[in-house]
Amino acid sequence: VEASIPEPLREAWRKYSAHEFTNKDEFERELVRHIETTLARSLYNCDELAAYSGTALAFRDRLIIEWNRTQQRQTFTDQKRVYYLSLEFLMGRALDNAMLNVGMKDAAREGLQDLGFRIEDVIGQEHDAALGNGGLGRLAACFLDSLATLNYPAWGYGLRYRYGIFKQEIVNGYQMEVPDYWLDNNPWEFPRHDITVDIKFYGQVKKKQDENGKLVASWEEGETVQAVAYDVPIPGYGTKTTNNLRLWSSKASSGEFDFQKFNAGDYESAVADQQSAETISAVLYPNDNLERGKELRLKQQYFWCAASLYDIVRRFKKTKRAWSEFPDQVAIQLNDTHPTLAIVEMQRILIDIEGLEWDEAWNIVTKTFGYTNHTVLPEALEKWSVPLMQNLLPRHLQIIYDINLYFLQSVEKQFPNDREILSRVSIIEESHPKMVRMAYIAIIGSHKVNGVAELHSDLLKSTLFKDFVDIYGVDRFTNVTNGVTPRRWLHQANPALSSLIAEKLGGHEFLTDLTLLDKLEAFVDDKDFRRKWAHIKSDNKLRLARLIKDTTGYTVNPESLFDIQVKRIHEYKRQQLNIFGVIHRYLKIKGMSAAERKKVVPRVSIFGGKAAPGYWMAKTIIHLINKVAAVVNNDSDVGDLLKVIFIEDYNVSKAEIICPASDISEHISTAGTEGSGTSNMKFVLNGGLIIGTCDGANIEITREIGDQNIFLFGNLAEDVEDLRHRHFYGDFQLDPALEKVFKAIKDNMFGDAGDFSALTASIEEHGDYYLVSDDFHSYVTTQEMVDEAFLNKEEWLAKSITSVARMGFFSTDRVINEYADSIWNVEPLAVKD
Ligand code: NBY
Repeated sequence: VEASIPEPLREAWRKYSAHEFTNKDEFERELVRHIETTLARSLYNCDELAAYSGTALAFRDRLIIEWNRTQQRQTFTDQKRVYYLSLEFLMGRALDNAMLNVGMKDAAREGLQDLGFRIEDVIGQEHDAALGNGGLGRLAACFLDSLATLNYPAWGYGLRYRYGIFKQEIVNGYQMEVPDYWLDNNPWEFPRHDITVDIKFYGQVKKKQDENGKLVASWEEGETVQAVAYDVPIPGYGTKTTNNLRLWSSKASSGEFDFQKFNAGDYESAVADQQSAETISAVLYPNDNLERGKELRLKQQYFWCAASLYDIVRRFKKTKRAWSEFPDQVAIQLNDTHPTLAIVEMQRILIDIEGLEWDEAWNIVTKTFGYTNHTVLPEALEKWSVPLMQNLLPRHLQIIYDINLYFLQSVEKQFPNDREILSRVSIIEESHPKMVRMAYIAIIGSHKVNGVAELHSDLLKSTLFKDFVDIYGVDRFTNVTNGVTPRRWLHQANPALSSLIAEKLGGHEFLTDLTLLDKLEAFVDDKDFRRKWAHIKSDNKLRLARLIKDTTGYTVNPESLFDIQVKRIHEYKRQQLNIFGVIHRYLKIKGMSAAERKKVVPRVSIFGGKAAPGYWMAKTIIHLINKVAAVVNNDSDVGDLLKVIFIEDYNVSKAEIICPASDISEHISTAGTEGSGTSNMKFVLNGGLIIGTCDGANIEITREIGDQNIFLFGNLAEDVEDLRHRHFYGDFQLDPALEKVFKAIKDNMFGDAGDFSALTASIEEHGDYYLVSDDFHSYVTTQEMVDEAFLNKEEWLAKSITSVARMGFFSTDRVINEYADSIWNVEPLAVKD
C-alpha cells in the first residue's frame, strides 16, 4: 500500500494526529468546540438540537479515528472479509449506541449536565435511521453490531434512501403515510465523493472479438447512472473495531452525454436526466413480505449490487492475487433474494471483463456466495418478468439463461427419467410473460442456503426447496436461528435491568457472552432480587404509560397487565385474532355483574405497527383496532378493566421503550408462516412472558426457557394444509365465540360495519386462510390462563427471571459466530493496542 506522507515527515503528522477525548472535561471541550465552530452557534442559541448535534459530532470524531485504524488493520492483515448485502438496515438512533459502545456515556451525561442538558432529552432529538421495513432490516442492523463487537472484518452494503420507511399517522382511525425525509444534518454519514461507480442500464449486447480473437459479449450503449458511496461507522461494544456500512446514493453521471445536451442548449432535459437518476435511491419500498415487480425496484437492486461488487472486486484486485483465491478473501451473504443479481453480476465481471472461462468463473461465484431465506410465503418470492429484464439488463438475462442451461443439463443427467423436475426447478417459469425466479438463482449460485429458525429451515427443505435438496443433497441447506443484539435490546433499552443483572453477576460480561445469564437462576428465590426485578418492570411500564399518554392522550393504569403486539401489520401475523380476542373480552365484561367485574384482571391491549400502503386488509385491521379503542376506552362500565391502545408510528426508538414494558407479548402467526420473529426474543430478554403459536423461533424459545414459562396455543404447522383443504371444500364452522364478536361488529358497535366486512368475510366466506377461527377458542382460553397466572405475582416473577436466565442462545453474537464458522469461513481480527 502506498503511503502519501513519506517516513521522515510522519513525525509531524503523529504529533498532531487526532486524539480521542477520554474524560468528561475533554468531552465538554469537544462539545463546545463543535457547537461553536462546526455548527456556528453560541451560548445564546444552543438548543437541545444543537446539543445533540455537538454531542454526536464529538462521538463521531472518536468513531472515525477508530474506523480509520480498523480499516488500516484489516487492509494490512489481508485476511478474508465478509460483505453483508442487504437492501434494508433498520438502524434506529446511533448516538446512545455510540456512547455505550465506546463506553463514555457517563462522561457525556455529566458533561451535558454541566451545560444544563438532560442526556435523555438530547438523545431524543435524533431522527431514527429507518432504512427498513421490519424484522429483516433490523436483523441486518443487529448483525452489524455483533460483527463489529466480535472483531470480524466485515462491511455492510446497502442503499442510501432519501426517504426511509414512511411515518405513520393515525387520522380518524385510519393510517396515513407521511414521507420520512431524514438526511438533513445527519452527522453519522461520511460522503465519499471520490468513491463513485458508473452503473449501466438498458443498451444491447454485441458479440466481439477480444485481443486474442476470442468471441466475447459486449454490453454497449444504454444509460449510465453514478453511484456515490456514503460511509457509516459501526462501532463494536467494548472493542476498538469500527466497521463500515457503505450506502450507495444515485446521481447523474457527469459524462460527455450530458455536456452534449447541455451545450446544445437542452438545459432542462439535462436537469431532468439528473432527477431521473436520483430517483433510483430516492425511496425504500414499504412492502414487507410482498413482491410487486416494479421496474424501479429492479433498478435499485442492480444499481446497488453492481456498485457493491465493483467496490469488492476493486479491493481484491489491489492484493494482486489470482482469481482462484477470491473465495478465500471474500464471503458475500445475500440478505434474502433482493441482492441475487450480485451472483449474475459477479459471473459477468469474471467472464466478460476478466476473461475467465465459464466453469472457472462459476466455481468462484458459488464458493463466494451464501443466501439467507426469510419467508415461505409464496407472495413474497421474488420473480421478475423476462421482458422487463431483457430491456433493463440484456446481458444479465443471457447469463441467467446460460446458468439455467448448464444447471438443467446436469439435473437431466442426474434424473434422466423425470421430465417434471426440469420445469419445476427451471429458473425460468414458463408463464405469460415468462418470469425469472430469483430464489432459484440464489440457491444455484450459493454454497449455503439457510433459513432463520429451525421450523422455517425444515419447511424450506420439505416444501419450497425440496427439489433442490434432492439435486444438491441436504448439506447445502442449513439453519441459523436468529438473535438480537443484547447491547441495544437489553443494555440500551433497559439500563436498569442491565445494571441489576450486572450487580448479581459481578459485571457486564453477559453483554458479550449472553449465556452467562444462566447464573441468574441461582437468584430466582432471592427476595430482594425479586423485589428489584418487579420494581424495574413497573418503572418500565410507567415509562410506556407516559409515552401512551403523550401520543394518544389515553391514561392507562400501570398496574394492569400490559399485553403488547408490535410488528408489521399482516394477515399472517394475525393482529385480527388479537383484536377479535379483545372484543370477546369486552363483550364478556359488559355481560358481567358488578361482583364478577371485581374479579377481572385489568388489562391494557397495546398494538403498534405499519401496514404496507397498498395492503387494504392490513389497513382495515388498523382501522378496526382504533375503532374498538374509541368504544372500549370511553365505556364507563369497563373503566380500567380493559384499555385498547394503538401506538402510532412504531419504530426502533419506540421499540426500545415498548419491549421492556410488557407483561405479555403476542407472537401469534398461523403456524408455519413466520420465518423466525425477533421481537419475541426482545420481549423475553426484557422479562416479559409471551403468548404464541408453535411457529418460527417461538419453538426454540420454548425449548430454551421451558414450556411452563410460555403460553402456547393453536394448531400446529403440520395440520395447516389439511385444515385449509377442508375449508376449501366447505368444511368450515365459525367458532361460536367468534360468531358473537362478528355479530357485535355487524351491529355497528364499532362504527359502520361495512368498513370491516372484508375482514369478517375473509374468515366466514373466503376460506379463513390464516385459520383465525380454528385457533380462536384455543387463543381465548389461553388468554384466560394468562389472567390466572398474572394473579400469582410471585409465580409470574419466577417465570420472568427464569426465562431471562435461559435466553443466552438468542444473541446475534452466537448467530454471527455460526455464520462465520459454517458459511463464511472467516476469523475475527484481534485488536492490539
Ligand atoms: O425477517 C422477516 C420475517 O418475516 C421474520 O420472521 C424474521 O424474523 C425476520 C428476520 O429474519 N422478514 C421481513 O422482515 N421481510 C421484509 O421486511 C421484506 C421486505 C421487503 C420484501 C420482502 C420482505 N420485498 O420483497 O420487497
